[in-house]
Amino acid sequence: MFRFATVAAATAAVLALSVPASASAAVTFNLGGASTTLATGAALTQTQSGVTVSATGYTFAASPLSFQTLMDGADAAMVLSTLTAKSIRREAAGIGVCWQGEAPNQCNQVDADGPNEILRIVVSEGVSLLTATFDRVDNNDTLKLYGVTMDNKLVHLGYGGIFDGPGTTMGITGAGGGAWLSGTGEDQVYKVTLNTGVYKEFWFGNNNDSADGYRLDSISLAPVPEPASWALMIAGFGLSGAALRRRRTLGATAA
Ligand SMILES: [Ca+2]
Ligand SMILES: [Ca+2]
Ligand SMILES: [Ca+2]
Ligand SMILES: [Ca+2]
Repeated sequence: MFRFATVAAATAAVLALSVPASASAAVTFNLGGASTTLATGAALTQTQSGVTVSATGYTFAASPLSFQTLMDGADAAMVLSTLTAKSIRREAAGIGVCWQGEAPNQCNQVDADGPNEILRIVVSEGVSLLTATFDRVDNNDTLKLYGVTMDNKLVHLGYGGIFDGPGTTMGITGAGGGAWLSGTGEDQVYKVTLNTGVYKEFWFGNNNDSADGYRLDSISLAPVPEPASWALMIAGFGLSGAALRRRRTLGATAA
């Protein structure tokens, strides 16, 4: 009895050590703030609950469709090397990509009028993107989303989805629809449920060739236990199982 209690306590201790506190808690980042245009290539960084996100802006010359066809499944660093670094523009209602000479009303948005823009969000660990909230949206705007896997592959998550209320999938696997939160006309706030797989970067783009863009207002992320933690947990189960087996064998010999 004493031995069993000791093994159980040891197992509980291993479990407590190996499951990060953040495993089930969503972490929300509000990206808007005091108006500013960052220097070219500079990152807008925020840390919450031990998770850091960094936003940077880029453009590319190809059409959104060519970009998707050429780049889906490619090495993310290779794709990144083909992009041109631009600026992040932050306003109270969110962030967009800005380049020199871009019209002020597009400088604060992720759009595809002129060079196509990418808003790249780098996360300090692997996460699921649970929800994203967008500002300056109406129902003919489009979202294009890529993820970067833990082994550095750029994966296309959705193409051509429009912001259009409950039931809209945004063309993204796992997306659970969205909702209009506030605003009127072309200046509405829209929240979409994404529940993506686990990625360490998310690249937000636009599928339109017109001025229809959006600001990224906030994102909610769910960190996942790291492989090392799972390995420790499994090792803990294995050790306590082996200890129980050894005791059962000893008990049988004694009888
Ligand atoms: Ca822009
Ligand atoms: Ca533009
Ligand atoms: Ca818009
Ligand atoms: Ca529009």
